[in-house]
Amino acid sequence: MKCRQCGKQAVVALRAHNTALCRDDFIRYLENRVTRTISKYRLIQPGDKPIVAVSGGKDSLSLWYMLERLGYPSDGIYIDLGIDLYSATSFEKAKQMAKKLGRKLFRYSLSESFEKGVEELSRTVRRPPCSLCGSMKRYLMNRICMDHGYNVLATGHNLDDEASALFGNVLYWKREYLGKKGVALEADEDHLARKVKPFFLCSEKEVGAYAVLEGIDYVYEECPYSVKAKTIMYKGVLNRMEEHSPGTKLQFVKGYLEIAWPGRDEAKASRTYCATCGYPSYGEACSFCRMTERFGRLQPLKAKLFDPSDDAGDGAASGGGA
Ligand code: Q46
Ligand code: ZN
Repeated sequence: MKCRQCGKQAVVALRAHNTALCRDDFIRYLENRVTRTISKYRLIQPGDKPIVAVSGGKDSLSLWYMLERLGYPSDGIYIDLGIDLYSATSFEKAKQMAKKLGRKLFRYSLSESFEKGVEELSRTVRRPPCSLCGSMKRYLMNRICMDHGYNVLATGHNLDDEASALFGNVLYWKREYLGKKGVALEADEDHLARKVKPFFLCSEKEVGAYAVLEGIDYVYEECPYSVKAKTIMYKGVLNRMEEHSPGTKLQFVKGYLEIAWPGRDEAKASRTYCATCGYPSYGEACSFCRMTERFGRLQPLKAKLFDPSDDAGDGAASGGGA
């Protein structure tokens, strides 16, 4: 198989794009696509201060690394879920990348803040671990952005993540989530960072190939709770469709952006603010404040800072009260 650009040996075949490419041309090809996504949807603009939500997996570490290469230098946020070896290894990988890029990494630990990891906390509030985790991560990441002066939060969600989430939302017609699945969610200067997904149109396979070809050292294991997620089942269904008709996922997601995505501003009209922390909520108190009250350990929200330029490493950086 020859590279369609230069005729050298191809290392990646992209059936959805009907092409095959060598290492260098593939990297250029994927980076160009991400650059176009960033510029078309104005994900990161001059003067922005972006930060990447880093989990230690291939998507978020590749995104952090690629943004640096494309001229969008960013710091990182890592939320430690307190899942034994998985969390410890993930944080190590995130720290390694922070060192490689020379960028700051904020770490917020559930166990250090509440003396319990995600599983025990989820039992306390009788919610499935992923539901609690998603809700806490959303709040914490946004809060750390705001507390430390970042206005753009970039996540490593890829085409497969988006297609499977969209599939589930359409299947059960969850209209309230449909508008929130776009490539960018608009900011509210004082309370919400702009949430952006530069890998929105890049498949899991493409991002995985990029990580391997660029020598990015990421955690291979998935979060142990991910096996229970319904999206895994949807990904399986979509992969079978993709196998049969390459390009199906891309068409599905692109069609959503063009036809059904209401744009960034839809949620603004109905937004209310939490009486405890002042951040957006759907009731008098936001779900983070309601949950932390039940954990019984209300305290100032603190993220530790790992700064590779500082020899001491783990200095503390604190935000406001929760
Ligand atoms: S990290 Fe959290 Fe995922 Fe693990 S507990 Fe579930 S939601 S699976 S992205
Ligand atoms: Zn609150």
